[in-house]
Amino acid sequence: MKNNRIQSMLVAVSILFSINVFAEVTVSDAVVRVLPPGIPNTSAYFTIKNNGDKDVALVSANTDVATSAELHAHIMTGEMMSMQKQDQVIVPAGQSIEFAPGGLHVMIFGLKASLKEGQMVKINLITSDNQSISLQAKAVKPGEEKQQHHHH
Ligand SMILES: [Cu+2]
Repeated sequence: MKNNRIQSMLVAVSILFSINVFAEVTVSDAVVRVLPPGIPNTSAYFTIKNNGDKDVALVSANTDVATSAELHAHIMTGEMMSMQKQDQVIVPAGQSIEFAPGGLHVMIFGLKASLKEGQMVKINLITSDNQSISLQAKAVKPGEEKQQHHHH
């Protein structure tokens, strides 16, 4: 009787686990910029890979360290570079895309406290089917994102 109960508990736990883990998508080299104290906003960069056979659409982001977060892209309008909120960012099946300085980024608004170098910041990416992809971004100084991104 007791064994049965443990066994069914284990089954329940493993079902829960498989629902919660979004294994098709992996995030690597996640960093967030440390800006001088007093600047309320910052941005995060990473490489996101879709190992599955279906496109994944990211529709929003959030983090506990700030009031809000948005998916952004840098857009050239004539000579002017500006940022634009993205309603969705597609990670095509079997491919990876880079969130990198000058391109896609997660814009973080209203930091509750200044970030410290080396601090890990948890960011959640939300997909169109309401899955949450959690990543840990390391806080780095501007200009140090690149070294984090490329391993040659
Ligand atoms: Cu932005």
